[in-house]
Amino acid sequence: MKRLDQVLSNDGVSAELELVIKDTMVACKDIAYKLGQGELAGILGATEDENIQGETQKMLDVISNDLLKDILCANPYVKGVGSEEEDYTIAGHADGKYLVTFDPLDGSSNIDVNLSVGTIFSILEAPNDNRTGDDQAVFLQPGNKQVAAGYVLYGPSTLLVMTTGKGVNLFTLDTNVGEFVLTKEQLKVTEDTAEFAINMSNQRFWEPEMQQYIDDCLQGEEGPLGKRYNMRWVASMVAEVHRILIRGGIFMYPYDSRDPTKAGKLRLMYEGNPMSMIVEQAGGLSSTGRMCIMDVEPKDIHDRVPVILGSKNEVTKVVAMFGDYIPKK
Ligand code: AFP
Repeated sequence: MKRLDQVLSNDGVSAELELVIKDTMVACKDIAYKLGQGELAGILGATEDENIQGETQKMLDVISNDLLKDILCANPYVKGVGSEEEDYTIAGHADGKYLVTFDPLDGSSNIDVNLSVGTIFSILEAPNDNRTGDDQAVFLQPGNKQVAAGYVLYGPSTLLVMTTGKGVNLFTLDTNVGEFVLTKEQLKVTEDTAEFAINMSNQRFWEPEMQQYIDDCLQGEEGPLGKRYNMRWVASMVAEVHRILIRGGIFMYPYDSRDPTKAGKLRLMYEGNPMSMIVEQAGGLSSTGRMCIMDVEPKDIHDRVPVILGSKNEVTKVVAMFGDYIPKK
């Protein structure tokens, strides 16, 4: 079986980028170990702090963030990092070639109930100028400039799903040797699906287009979509996207009016962009409803975005509700 480094070399990934990815995985393996220890390590539960998004930080959010931040900032090829858990971007090496953004522990409200969580990462090329990684402007590039994106799913087994722009591969952490080994090549999202994932409790706050689509789904065979739908909601985007990569589906966290100043709940640079790159590299589609997520120009590292992604034909049906935009593929 091929190891991660062998797959990256076969894909023609530069030695520098390979080292950035491998260091990211060193941190993720440590996170996987700590999650596995659970209560025994005394690191479950919340801190007294909130992150810049106003969310209470779990102890493991902070630990995972520090692990990733410390290892990546020490990597000579990393110019800077941006994290969902940090107010500002952090400088690495002034002449580093890459920028890494990450959500260190996505779905962390699941930790205390021992359900799946994940780490999401996105890698961009750093602009070749005098600015350093603590200048957030260097990070403000649309998702279509990503050179790599991936997630690690900490579930019954620890999985890495990633892309460097040549399709999407799935690796499983072999805990005997501490290596990610290739277990599925070239994942493909099915074009059709009858399974949707959305937090239904927000229904009354959605825009009419989204209300309409879900109403249509709920009508099943008798409705305009003509099929019976199933629903899933894990409240961990990594787990939802993984399910979609394995058996198809559509995931939505749309704009809602609970806080009209926010474009959505999910973060563009830590969740929307990397997950869109993975899903699109696997033949799926992603959209805000009105444009391709990866075409959104970020104004701030912590920008939020409405997210609709998954099986191509189903995403196309949802964006058709919004009427004024035709997806690229
Ligand atoms: P947390 O990391 O704060 O648990 O949020 C997880 C998340 O960003 C994403 O992974 C889920 O899809 C979504 O939020 C869950 O949101 P709800 O709390 O509305 O279910």
